[in-house]
Amino acid sequence: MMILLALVILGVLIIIASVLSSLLSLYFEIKYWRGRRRAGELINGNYPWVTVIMPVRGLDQNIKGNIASVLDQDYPGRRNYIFVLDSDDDPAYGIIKDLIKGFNVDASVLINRGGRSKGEALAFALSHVDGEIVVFVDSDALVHRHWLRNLVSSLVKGSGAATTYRFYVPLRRLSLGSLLRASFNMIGITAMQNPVARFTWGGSTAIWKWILDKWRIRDYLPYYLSDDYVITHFVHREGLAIDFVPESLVLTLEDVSIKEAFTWSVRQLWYVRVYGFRGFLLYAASYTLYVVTLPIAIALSFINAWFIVPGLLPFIFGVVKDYIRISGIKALDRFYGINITRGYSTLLALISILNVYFSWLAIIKTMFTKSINWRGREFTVMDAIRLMKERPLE
Ligand SMILES: Nc1nc2c(ncn2[C@@H]2O[C@H](COP(=O)(O)OP(=O)(O)O)[C@@H](O)[C@H]2O)c(=O)[nH]1
Ligand SMILES: [Mg+2]
Repeated sequence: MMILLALVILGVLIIIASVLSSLLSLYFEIKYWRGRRRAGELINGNYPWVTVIMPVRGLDQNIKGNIASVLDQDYPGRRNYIFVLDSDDDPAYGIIKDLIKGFNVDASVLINRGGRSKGEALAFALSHVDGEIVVFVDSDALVHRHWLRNLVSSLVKGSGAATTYRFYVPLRRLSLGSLLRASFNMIGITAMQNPVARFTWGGSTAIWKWILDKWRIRDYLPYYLSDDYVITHFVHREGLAIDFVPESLVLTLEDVSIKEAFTWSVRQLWYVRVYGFRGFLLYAASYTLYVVTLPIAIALSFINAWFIVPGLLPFIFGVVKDYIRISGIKALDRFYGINITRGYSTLLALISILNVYFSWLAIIKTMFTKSINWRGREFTVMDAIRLMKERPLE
């Protein structure tokens, strides 16, 4: 009897914790979109010289559209582009060469022959930079015409780095896999909204060249599978702020199966596990809380049917939170309003319920994952740790 009572109390406490934490997330979401100041343009219009670096390996589903969007920028200052591949046999090589011809821009395609990772490619490109500001961008990012201008404006106004994040949108057909990945991915936006958790997302970040030089960031990049981790570390060391610029969110137009979405999610979590273990534990704990809430509420509903209500609340709050977030994004620019349809917004918000279980399974799988496959390259935990130990961050 005593044991049963203790279990009921524990169950009630877990449900309360889950309801409160989801309510708090909803509150922060509303507060974020209400309190945000729009990233404005520069007053005096003095835009520095920017070098945009895109590492490329293989063919992204929307590669032509993505690269064209990055080249087609409305940027008032001087800019040049560096594409960096590991081989001129890469199928993307010819595509990039062709695309460049169509735009009147200063762009070069470098080959980091024998390169073994994105980090090595970035380090190689950094030795060819002339601009005052460097902007990194991934080949799966579709951007709008003011993407570059927004990021640079943030730096000129005083931040050390300006970052943004990605939002997944289906390319040809909507599928459960694409929805789950898009929902999973939104946890990154939560991190960006919070200055403590914020990081320089490698898929689209602007940073002062002098910071890269001063801390010799180029020498560290080849030793880490996460450029985000290295650059975030040194911007903090410099004591400068990392600004989050939602107005420059990038869209990734891709279709994936559930299996691909799961493998992708595990790889993302794997980096967190390897390079930010405390964050990984926090993440695991909070998802475990949400995952056990409903089963506990169902068990307690045998005592009193009303228990099911607080058991469902966290999921309802989660759906509302995501809907508010997506609406906030849609309102940022016509680009988002057009590409993110109302039907997709609703489905994506609803899928957050399934995503609780999907994310949790991915977390569990990540705990036991020794190696990942990233664009056809195999990396093991041992490799990652050995490399990191060769060049620890100062
Ligand atoms: N040159 C080069 N680029 C790479 C390599 N691996 C990934 N990339 C590029 O790095 C960027 C990020 O890769 P992606 O697979 O999208 O990583 P994700 O953001 O974790 O999904 C993309 O622009 C890729 O084309 C590599 O080994 N060499
Ligand atoms: Mg990517």
